[in-house]
Amino acid sequence: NITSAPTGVLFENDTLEADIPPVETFNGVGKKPEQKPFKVKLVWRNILLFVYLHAAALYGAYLMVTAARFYTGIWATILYMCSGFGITAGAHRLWAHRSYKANFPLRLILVVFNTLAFENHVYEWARDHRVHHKYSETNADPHNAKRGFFFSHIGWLCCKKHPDVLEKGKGIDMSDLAADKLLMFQKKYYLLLMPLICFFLPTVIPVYCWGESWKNAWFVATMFRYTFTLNMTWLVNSAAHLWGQRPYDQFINPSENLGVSVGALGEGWHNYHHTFPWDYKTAELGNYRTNFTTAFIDFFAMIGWAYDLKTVPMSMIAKRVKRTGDGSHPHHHHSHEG
Ligand code: ST9
Ligand code: ZN
Ligand code: ZN
Repeated sequence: NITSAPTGVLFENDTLEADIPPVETFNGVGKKPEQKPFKVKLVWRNILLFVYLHAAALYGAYLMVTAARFYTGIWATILYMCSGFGITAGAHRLWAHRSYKANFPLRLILVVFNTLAFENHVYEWARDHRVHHKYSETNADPHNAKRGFFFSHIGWLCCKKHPDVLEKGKGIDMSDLAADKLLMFQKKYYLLLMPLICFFLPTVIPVYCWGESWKNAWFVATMFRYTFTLNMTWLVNSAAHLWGQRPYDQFINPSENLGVSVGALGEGWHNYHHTFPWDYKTAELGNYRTNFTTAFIDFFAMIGWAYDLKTVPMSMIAKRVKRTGDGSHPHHHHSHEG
């Protein structure tokens, strides 16, 4: 049973290749009448924080174009990119999927970048993400896209988790990350490190280094930058689970979405990613412009800090495209079918 390997869960989709059930059976909602009805419990603390965050971010966007120093806009952009890499190259491709290996200096950079992103510590992020892949679009998926755009985007962070998430989540092997001292350090001191790296330093640096006002620094470099990065991430769960082509597997909802890929630093090629989750590129085609994270990892591979990059052989992709794709793959030839 592959689920006994630390990362085995991530290959689940592929073991299902032979008999993919019809899409509807992935949907746990309302499927099991014997289950007691599930009631959504809202978490008002989160709702209020997100309301403030988005209002402050809109104000920050306004200040950025009308009042802030040019440097502050550059600073916010750099922070967005860095925190983005902390999610994409760090929490996602390195730790949740183990699609490549990184030396200690790179892991240190990634854990700092990840803390800057404040999307929960890596251990929690990766646990939810492994559950998301293994039980995609069922009630055990923390951001089950079958519950709609709003739920998969932000709603799932505003209510208690479905009991199936906790139930199925128990079976996820997290021993590899639990054994990682750097990640356990981040987890232990998260409530100290996160406010410092995500909120305090990004606000203080513009004030002391280029004389920005406290107001502009807070609303532009901190509120706008953080909220923008969050929404770019969430679009992978919402938009890229709804809209786009499905050249690798038409029986799942995750899709190839160019717009999301640009905003999410290469993470919008989501039909490919759910089909071949161990590929460090999280995509087959495209280039660095639509996949900054691959450029980031390739750079560190060039200087020897990243290694053992995993990809998928072209022949395997081609077979899969022919068998389960929706026909939109640019290299797909209908004449070969039959
Ligand atoms: C945020 C995360 O934004 C975003 C993640 C997005 C993922 C995207 C993936 C797409 C691919 C990658 C693309 C990247 C693109 C990036 C682009 C960048 C430019 N398994 O959670 P609790 C158990 S965070 C197993 O409190 P509640 C466990 O025992 C934003 N067990 O559940 C746990 O205790 P412990 C900022 C699980 O009470 C216990 O249950 N952060 C699992 O229902 C309680 O867990 C926030 O807003 C599991 N999966 O509360 C905070 N889950 O942890 C938001 C739980 O001690 N979170 N258990 O082991 C919360 O406030 C709460 O989690 C809650 C649910 C209210 C949502
Ligand atoms: Zn997904
Ligand atoms: Zn993934």
